[in-house]
Amino acid sequence: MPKLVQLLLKEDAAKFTVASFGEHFKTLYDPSKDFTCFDGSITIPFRFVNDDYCDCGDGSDEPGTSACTDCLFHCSNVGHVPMDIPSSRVNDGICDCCDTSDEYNSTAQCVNNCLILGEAAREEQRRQQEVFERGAAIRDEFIKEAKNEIAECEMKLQTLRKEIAVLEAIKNEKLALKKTAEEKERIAIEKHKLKVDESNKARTEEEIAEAAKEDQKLAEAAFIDLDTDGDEKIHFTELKPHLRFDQNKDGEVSDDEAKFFLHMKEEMDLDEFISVGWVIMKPYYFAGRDTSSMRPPKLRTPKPADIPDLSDSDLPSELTEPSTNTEESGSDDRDVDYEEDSKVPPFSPKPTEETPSVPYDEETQKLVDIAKRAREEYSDAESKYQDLLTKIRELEVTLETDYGPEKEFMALRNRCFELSERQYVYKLCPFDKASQKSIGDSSSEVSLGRWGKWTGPEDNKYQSMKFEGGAGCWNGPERSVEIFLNCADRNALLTASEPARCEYKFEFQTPAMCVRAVEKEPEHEHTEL
Ligand code: MAN
Repeated sequence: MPKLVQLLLKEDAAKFTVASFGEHFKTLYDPSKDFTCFDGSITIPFRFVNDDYCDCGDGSDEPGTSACTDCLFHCSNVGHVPMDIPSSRVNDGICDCCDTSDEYNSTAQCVNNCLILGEAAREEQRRQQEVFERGAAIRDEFIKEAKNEIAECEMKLQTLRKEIAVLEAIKNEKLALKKTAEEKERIAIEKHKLKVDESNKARTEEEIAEAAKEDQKLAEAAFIDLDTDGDEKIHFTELKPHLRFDQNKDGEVSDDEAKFFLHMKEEMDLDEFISVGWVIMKPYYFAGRDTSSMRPPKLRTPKPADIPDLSDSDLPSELTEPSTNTEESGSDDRDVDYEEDSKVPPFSPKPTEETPSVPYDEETQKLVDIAKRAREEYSDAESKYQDLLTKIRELEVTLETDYGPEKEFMALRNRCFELSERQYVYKLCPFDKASQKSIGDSSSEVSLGRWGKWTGPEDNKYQSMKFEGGAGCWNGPERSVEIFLNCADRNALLTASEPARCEYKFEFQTPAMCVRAVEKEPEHEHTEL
């Protein structure tokens, strides 16, 4: 409180309620006497009063100037509301106080209109009181409703907790059944897969054996072709006429070039040729030829007529040269397949249904079906359990939320309030979320935050609340809103502003704020009405 007013109030409090403060003020300043500061510290000649120099520590020598900082003039304004004005406004020719007391020593023609103003003020006060009364009555209802709702939530929670215990047991039982069924299914599918693998492998082996046979037939045919004297041996001289064996391409097949295909021996019989000679010779023998057309006819015993005519004369000259690119299609290809097969990782069936490449036998199919049903039943039990868990969590959150000392703010939950302000529609859903969207663009909703906490001062915590963690502001903080609450006889979002970028401020009125005086700390107000 300003120094001068404080002093006056202390010393003459009784008088102020009956007499005009201004009149009383005049008696304290007697120009025929020296002036003693109100705090008694010093006495000065009266000419020092209002000389625009501050002599008294309490500022009492300068009520009509602004020389002493922090000094106020008090108008009692009987009939209306008392008022404190800076002492610099006393006797400045402007009527500040409705009781005219501030212009006690000036030429200003002030009129005392405190009664008229006071009447209007009292009318407004009565109106506010009515709003308050209606609000307080609604608040009482809110409190009652909240009590019922909380009791209901608690009961529901108890029931659901019992139900969830049952659902959990069912879920665990279904899980155990699923595990057992899936293990049986896994073993059955593995067995099935092994069977399929084995039969594939057997088929592969058959094919390899078949190819080896084919190759042997080719060797036999070539042997007969090259054994020109028919002595059942290939002599190296029998190879020399065949230019396809000319490895250094000098136009003739040398002895060594010919012997090379006979393991550097002079001659070779059929068995040795099949197992050793043919392997080396085959690419040279078929050099440049379309090997598919060279597959021998189905020979049992190779006869000259059965053997494809593979003499040099039939081969185009460019094909008589050995070519390493030319591959024989039979066993080589199959070798590759076989190797690739062996690289396939060991089979491990997944617990989910898969379409088998070979249909399951009846027993396996039965186990697969049982496991499928077990999975479905478990998933059904699990989702029922999760649904119930969500409901329980919602009830727990409701019961944990601070809805005010008498749960009076609970009436605001599950409700939303909107306000159009400039180009935006602001929405507030207490205890849930706040948002902003551009008018005419309903898809542009931007989150201003989710319910956070009460932020009022210690003695009035429920005066404001904060919503936090909204959409990130470009190059700035996450959006947030602070909501200031006032008493009224209906809920409404009154104002929305953005005092700092992405930090919003709402004003919200609600009957929940209309706390009756008996529930409130008495307020120390200086009124003289
Ligand atoms: C949008 C609105 C404004 C905010 C800016 C920040 O336009 O959310 O309220 O100030 O983004 O970039």
